[in-house]
Amino acid sequence: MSLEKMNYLQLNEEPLNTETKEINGILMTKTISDNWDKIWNFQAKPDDLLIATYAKAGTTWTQEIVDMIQNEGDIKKCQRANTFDRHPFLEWVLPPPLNSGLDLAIKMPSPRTLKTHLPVQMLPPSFWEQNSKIIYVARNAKDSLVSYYHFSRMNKMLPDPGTLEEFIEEFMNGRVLWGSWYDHVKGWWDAKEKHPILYLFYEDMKEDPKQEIQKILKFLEKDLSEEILNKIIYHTSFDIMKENPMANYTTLPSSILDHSISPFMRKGMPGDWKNHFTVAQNEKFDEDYKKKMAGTTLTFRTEI
Ligand code: PPS
Repeated sequence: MSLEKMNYLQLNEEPLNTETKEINGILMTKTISDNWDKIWNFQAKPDDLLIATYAKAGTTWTQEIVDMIQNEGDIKKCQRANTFDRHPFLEWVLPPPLNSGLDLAIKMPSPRTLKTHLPVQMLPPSFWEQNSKIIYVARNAKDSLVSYYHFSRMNKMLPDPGTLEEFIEEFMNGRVLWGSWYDHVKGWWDAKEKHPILYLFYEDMKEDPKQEIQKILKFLEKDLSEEILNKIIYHTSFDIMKENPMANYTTLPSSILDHSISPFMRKGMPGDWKNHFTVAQNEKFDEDYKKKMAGTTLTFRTEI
């Protein structure tokens, strides 16, 4: 997609469709629901790599790390296209003339790296059948929520989040796109017992990027020099990615993503929820959290 073509979208200021429609009890955009048969029947391949996350968990960051690994630290190669064109977002449908993730994925030569936010039970079965590798990244609930709230304000394809108070309620009840955060992180956590899934945490990546990138290298059976590894750490840091137009989503027209409301690369910090939650909201959230996360071995850090 050329930038000229994208600008056409900017001129076309009709409001985008933000209708939602459930699939199997999970809230999705209407366009995803309408395309569901095709998405469900997507044919994965054994050499596909899937980056799976709940929304706002650090997907784009992980995509950039993976791309830099696959291109052995060659920055120019990693700037060949926007994140969403390098790694098709499987279930996402963009307004024409932009490509839908599914169409891009089908056209893309192997080996492909793909992105999804689907909960584990909704992943197209071919990924399990083909034993494709999956990297899952999880981020603590409160920072995910705050990031999701600001993203919903600036992304004109998502439903209006209302006030933060209202969004906290919707998030706790799983009444947000891609469903319950709690079920998502737990479902993928359990799936790693039966499938090649590298389960990473945003907070660990922030605290010790070298260690987490090394885990990805091992999982992908790659070996890179110390020099390239350091280059990857630098070029995938928040400050550098924020300035990288191929990774910061600024090439999309403001009629889709309005960075003047809230930038895509917003804060990139564990613990930012503390600047948003009131004491009362926090207490209520924690109480509910304990119930929803009872019985799992999965734990999160809400600050580092
Ligand atoms: S999406 O739209 O669901 O794919 O969003 P996703 O990429 O998963 O998450 C966006 C949040 O990740 C932050 N981010 C980063 N944090 C640290 N380091 C790097 N390099 C980085 N890149 C992206 C981004 O700022 C969003 O988080 P918030 O808290 O809103 O800043």
